[in-house]
Amino acid sequence: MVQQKTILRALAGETLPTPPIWMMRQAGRYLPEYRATRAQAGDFLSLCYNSELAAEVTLQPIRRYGFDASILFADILLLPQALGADLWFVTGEGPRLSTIQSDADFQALKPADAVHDKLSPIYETVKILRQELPSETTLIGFAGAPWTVATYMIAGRGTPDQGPAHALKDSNPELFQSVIDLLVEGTIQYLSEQIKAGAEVIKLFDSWAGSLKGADFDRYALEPTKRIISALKAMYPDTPIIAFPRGAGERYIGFAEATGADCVAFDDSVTAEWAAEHMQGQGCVQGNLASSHMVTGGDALVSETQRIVNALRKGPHIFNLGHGITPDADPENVQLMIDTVRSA
Ligand code: 1CP
Repeated sequence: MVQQKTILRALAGETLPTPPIWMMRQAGRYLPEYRATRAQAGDFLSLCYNSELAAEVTLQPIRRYGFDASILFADILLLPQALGADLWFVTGEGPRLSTIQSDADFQALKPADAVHDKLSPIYETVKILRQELPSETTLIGFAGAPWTVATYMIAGRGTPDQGPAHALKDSNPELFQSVIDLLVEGTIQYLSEQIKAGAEVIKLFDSWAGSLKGADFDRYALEPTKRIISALKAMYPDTPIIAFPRGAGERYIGFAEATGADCVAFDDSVTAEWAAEHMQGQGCVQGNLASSHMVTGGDALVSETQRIVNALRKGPHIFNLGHGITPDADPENVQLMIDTVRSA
């Protein structure tokens, strides 16, 4: 069958006249309809586990803007919760989890196959979405990459420098590696279930990859990503995978080839021109627009959007932000970005 969905064409390596578009955190607090549905669900986690309402918030930005892809509404921290970690969200502050400080804390976790039962509402959300999405819209499933998820499981919260995870990695490398191995296995099973339920593309979010340097980057960002991708490709060779080692800098070079990713998403600490020169030769690239433009808008948003589209015009490209859209963004700026990409 000839592939019509623009996201899948770009991921297969095709250079399109207009890049397809979606946006990290496109379903989220900047949208009044999201805030209303979250209130209806009660709280954020109840929303994630309510398949009907999670599908509804996934569809909201598609209805409003006609993005070329939708991303399953869930969170990277549902996986550690399924593995037995306590998880709750503090309003205005963010996630809190039980911590991992000792072998006993690790032993108390569940085996990787716990993801099947506990996360079944998420697979149900995927099934609903495949029925309800417009035929041209691609459905992206996702998980956090092991290093990033481990930083939350070890510290019990988001940390500016991932200090507690670095400390455990350096003081008890065996225990740290056990956490990574459990997450690799759990993530493979979790993402397999998403693909079985109908996810057409997978994205791995390694939001804190940038704090790993040298051999640590290879061992804890590159290697786990490669293990997950090769296991998924062995089962589902036709499902494209996007890797996002945020903050990787020079280490973006060669990341696609080394891990088997079909596309590498990149943040705004490198330029689109740099990505065209050093990354795009290996496959599709995605990202780069600073999410602050979604707050400030205006001529700067337009010219920066045009610059990114022009810089990446000669190869496969999916337009996206360098990181998630923030709650203070103006929904009208999102429309301005889309109009600019589509008329560039
Ligand atoms: O109050 C609310 O409504 C919660 C805000 C929120 C949302 C909308 C959280 C809490 N998670 C999500 C959804 C989400 N998270 C999605 C699906 C929606 C979409 O993209 O449209 C995805 C893909 C994620 C991924 C995610 N969660 C990441 C990786 C991407 C990134 O932003 O770096 C991370 C690090 C998380 C953890 C998390 N969940 C929520 C917050 C506020 C955080 C970050 C915590 C921190 O600051 O460290």
